[in-house]
Amino acid sequence: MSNVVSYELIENIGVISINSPPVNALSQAVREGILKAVVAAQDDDSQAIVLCCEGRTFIAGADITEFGKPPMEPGLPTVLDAIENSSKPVIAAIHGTALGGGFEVSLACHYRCAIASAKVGLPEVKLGLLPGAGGTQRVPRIAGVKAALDMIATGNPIAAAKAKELGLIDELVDSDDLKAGAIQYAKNLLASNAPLKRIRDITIDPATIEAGFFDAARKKLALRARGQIAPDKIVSCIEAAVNLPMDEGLKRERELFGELITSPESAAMRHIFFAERQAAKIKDLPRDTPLRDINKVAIIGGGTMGGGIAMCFANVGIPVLMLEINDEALQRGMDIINKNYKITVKKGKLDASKMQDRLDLISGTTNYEDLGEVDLVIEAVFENLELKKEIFAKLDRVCKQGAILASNTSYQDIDAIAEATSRPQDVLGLHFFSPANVMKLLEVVRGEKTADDVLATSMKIGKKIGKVCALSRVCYGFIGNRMLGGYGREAQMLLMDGCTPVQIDSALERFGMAMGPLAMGDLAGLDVGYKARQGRTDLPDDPKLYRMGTLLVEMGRHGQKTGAGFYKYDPETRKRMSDPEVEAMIKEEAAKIGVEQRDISDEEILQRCFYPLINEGARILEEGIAQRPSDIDVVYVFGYAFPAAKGGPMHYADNIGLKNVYDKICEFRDREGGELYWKPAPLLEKLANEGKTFAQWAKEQS
Ligand code: 3H9
Repeated sequence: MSNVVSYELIENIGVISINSPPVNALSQAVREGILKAVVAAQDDDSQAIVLCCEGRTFIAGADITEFGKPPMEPGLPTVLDAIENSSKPVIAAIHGTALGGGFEVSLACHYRCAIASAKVGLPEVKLGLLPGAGGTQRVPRIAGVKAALDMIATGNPIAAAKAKELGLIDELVDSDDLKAGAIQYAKNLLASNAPLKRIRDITIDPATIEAGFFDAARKKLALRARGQIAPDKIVSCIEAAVNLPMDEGLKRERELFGELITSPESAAMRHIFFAERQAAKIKDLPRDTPLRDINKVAIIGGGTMGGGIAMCFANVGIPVLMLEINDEALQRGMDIINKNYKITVKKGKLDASKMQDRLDLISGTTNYEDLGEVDLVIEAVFENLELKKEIFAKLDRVCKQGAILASNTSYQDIDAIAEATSRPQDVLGLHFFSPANVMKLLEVVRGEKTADDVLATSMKIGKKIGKVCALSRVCYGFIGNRMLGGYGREAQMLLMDGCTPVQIDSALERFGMAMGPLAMGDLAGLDVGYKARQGRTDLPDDPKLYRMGTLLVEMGRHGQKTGAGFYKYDPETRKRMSDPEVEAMIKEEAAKIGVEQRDISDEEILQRCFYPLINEGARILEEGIAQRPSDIDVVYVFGYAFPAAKGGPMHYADNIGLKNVYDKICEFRDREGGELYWKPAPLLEKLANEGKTFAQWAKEQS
């Protein structure tokens, strides 16, 4: 048939098999192969057709690499029409994940069977899209409008059993051999004269939909959409499934899909999809680098961070030994873990028996001698280099040869820590983000002497515990926190220049940040930055610099934990409220140091906060701290809640144009106190002059 789709007649059943690794995406060749097979099956001796896949999964969706390129025939709708209009029943046989266009192919089939471990879903929203091949029209017709909206707007896949409950799957096949099970199911359908079930023939009675349902859905999604435009259009499509005949609904869906596929939001989210997978690859490491076995992990420090890290491993079935200085501290750590799991159970995201299984995997000790058998140790004590060196020297003494010794430090020098051991090749940084059991990012920090297999194993284990890994070389703050410096600084400078905290945070939140920088400071605790600044000797003697952050801490306003910081907080609900006292104080302080306040636009707020990030990102690239600009984007999207719909700071900069960014930085340099804060990075200057993007530069480097 073709080299990616084959067709064979097994007794009276025509079997179409797709074999297009890695995930059987619907490339042009796959679409053409399916179409030809369905057409051929109409005229042979088959009485029913089974559509199945080889390899690890059923079709995982449209081929995303084809997006943005000229369309190639046959389009997916043509293939789906051929399936749906087949004169013989077509049965999809699902294993792995039937996602996006892949699930839509199965929905055009007359029946769907699946093995129990299979999942189905429409994740297009995560790419800034909506299902463009009938998903928004067919799912509500079977599963109902509410379930459809939930599935399509979240993009989260559901398990086969749940899909069966919703009617999206007709039969669960027990057999280990899905193909044989599906053929048997097809024969059973023939034997019972089962009709050619076409989902398009179902109509939804609009009277069954509560008045105001779609308006309420739009409002709710707008709140969590963070700069995304797809969710609103998804609601429109589902509304069309209720109010319009199938063909008109499909037409509406195609129109809106067409608008999204050319949108910068979708381009940014597709960029992040590939960036995430690219970040997992270390340029100078062969793919077949051997891995070390990680069967047992130890965590040094049972604080919030250590506890969260322990949960990450227990969640995937890896036993964890947590070490604390005394029984009391250990108990406190265990209690935090217990409490966190209980919250997850209460939210309905984990059942109680699983919680106990996970807790059973976490044990405690106060004795370093107990760490002799662990394969990986992650130190998560407070930020003090001498203490960390001491701990690593102890680990060197007690841990078996070949154990990986990692530090969760945010700032300290991994090479100095490695030198405290006799095995620096086994040492690296594994920098988790708080709360560690929730945040997706893991910065894997490569020391000067870190061995290849230590890195490869760490990337692998990171993926296993559900993290998105990005590699960083050693520098102060690594990729993420190093870049953050200028962002926080400018947010505070803007206060002095005439903004209110609300104005700054709202501008950044409208852009799509989960939380503005000042509200974030209040959440993390203003005393944290204050203490860090006390220890620094490199800060210029500028009365404007961090003035408000410093004064607020000295007034006892440390942020949310003291009920007040840049904002005041409702003691019950923790709702943030602007504080006229702080606003008046900002004005007074500006006057005291002779800063003339002015009106500042949202545009300037974004530029002042983000351009230092981008500029520092350029330096990080030049110095080889990050492997590629897209890795920096991954760090910011998964570690700092930068909106995926903007693609991360480097992609965002490419979209603005590096010349525009560079010119603005020069303007700020000339207006805002010279090169102290606004010195353009040489790489940014070079690319701006050459009219290039970071993405083009990265291509030239690879
Ligand atoms: C869509 O379907 C639109 C339709 O509604 C309408 C059309 C008209 N295309 O993630 P992994 C690559 S939109 C191309 O590491 P896993 C991936 O880049 C699509 N390539 O594996 C990677 O390449 P490399 C809706 C794809 O086992 C390799 O496969 N579908 C695609 O951890 C392995 O990927 C989705 O959004 C693709 N669709 O997870 C599903 N998918 O090795 C997207 C993957 O060179 N995919 N690749 O780095 C996934 O969620 C995961 O890949 C999956 C496997 C769960 C399937």
